[in-house]
Amino acid sequence: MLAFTPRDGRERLWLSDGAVWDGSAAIRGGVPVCWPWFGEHARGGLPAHGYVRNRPWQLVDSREETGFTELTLSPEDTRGEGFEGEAGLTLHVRVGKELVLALCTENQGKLPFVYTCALHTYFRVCDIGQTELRGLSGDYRDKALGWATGATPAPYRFHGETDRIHLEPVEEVLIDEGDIFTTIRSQGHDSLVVWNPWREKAGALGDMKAEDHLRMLCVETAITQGRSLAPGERHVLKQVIA
Ligand code: TA6
Repeated sequence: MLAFTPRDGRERLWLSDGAVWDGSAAIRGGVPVCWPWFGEHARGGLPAHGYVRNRPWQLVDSREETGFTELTLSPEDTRGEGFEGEAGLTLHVRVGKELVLALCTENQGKLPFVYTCALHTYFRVCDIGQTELRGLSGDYRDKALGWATGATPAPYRFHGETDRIHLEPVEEVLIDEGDIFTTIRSQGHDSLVVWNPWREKAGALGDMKAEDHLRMLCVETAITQGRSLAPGERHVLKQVIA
């Protein structure tokens, strides 16, 4: 998913002008799907955020209803180095007044498996310096500070690199830009991840310019603590953007 502009004409998602389109890297922006692991793999030497965000996805089904269109997509293959499970993976995308993303993982094998994942959404903001995040609470683990634990700030504003896993899985978060609000509702998650690389790290990324940090904010609906699925069991991770 690369863009979502509902009837009010305001694009909700951020997409980098420097995004790489040849499949050699994940597209920088939109909603990358991190699966079957979030972040670094414990083993090392494997791609960050899993492998399905770099793979082609096929359209499995589509339907038009009054008020929305729904697409069902699946990656060509869910198997890969670093994950032993036999899994089915589908992304249901409902585009209407809201954007509904539902990532469904199903254990199609005979053994249980554990996975982590995220809908790594890049939201477009007018000015990160004038942006406030509302609705988060509890503690977070700070990747930028060696995974130190911190308490969710209030007000939640942005003054530098922010790379946090919030462990309180609240259902609704609001990006408040003063006169513009974006609502993010989540289900099936154990964490919400908040990321802005800030100027220096954005400039070093290659597919992002330094000043791009002013216009984006990732708020990710995620399973970071590991979820076990028994044979035949399925789990849905959902993010609704309005
Ligand atoms: O979700 C936050 C994060 O894991 C950050 O630590 C940062 O590295 C970001 O995702 C982007 O990762 P990427 O692999 O797309 O460069």
